[in-house]
Amino acid sequence: MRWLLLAVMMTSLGFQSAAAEGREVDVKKLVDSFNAIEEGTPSEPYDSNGDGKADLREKQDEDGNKIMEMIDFNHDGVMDDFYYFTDGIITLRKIDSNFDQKIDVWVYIKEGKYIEKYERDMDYDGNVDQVKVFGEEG
Ligand SMILES: [Ca+2]
Ligand SMILES: [Ca+2]
Ligand SMILES: [Ca+2]
Repeated sequence: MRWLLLAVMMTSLGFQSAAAEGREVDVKKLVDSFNAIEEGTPSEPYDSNGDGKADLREKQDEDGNKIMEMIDFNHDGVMDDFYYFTDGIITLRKIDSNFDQKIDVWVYIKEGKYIEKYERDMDYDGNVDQVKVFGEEG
């Protein structure tokens, strides 16, 4: 009984510190992966409406897997819709909905199709004002 209690205590302590460290590592990892995506080699830009401005770009990792797709939705020459992929599955979409070159919508996507959470910067000051988390159903 004593051993069990000790084991449980150690385990829960271990979990606590692991969780605390895990959060820091995860944030760093996230930032690193975003940096890697930003620095990734862009493939040939694609000009869908033939106005000489690329409106679709893809970035791939060294294995040729798509990690990011960018779209210039309003054809002003500036990308405003960003799709991030993990293992070929979309996980995050970032949108500059008012075309001021600052992201104001973040959509977190689960299993490539379910919206898990979205965040919105309603007044376009760079700070998130609205967070909506969706339930697990269905
Ligand atoms: Ca644009
Ligand atoms: Ca914006
Ligand atoms: Ca805001």
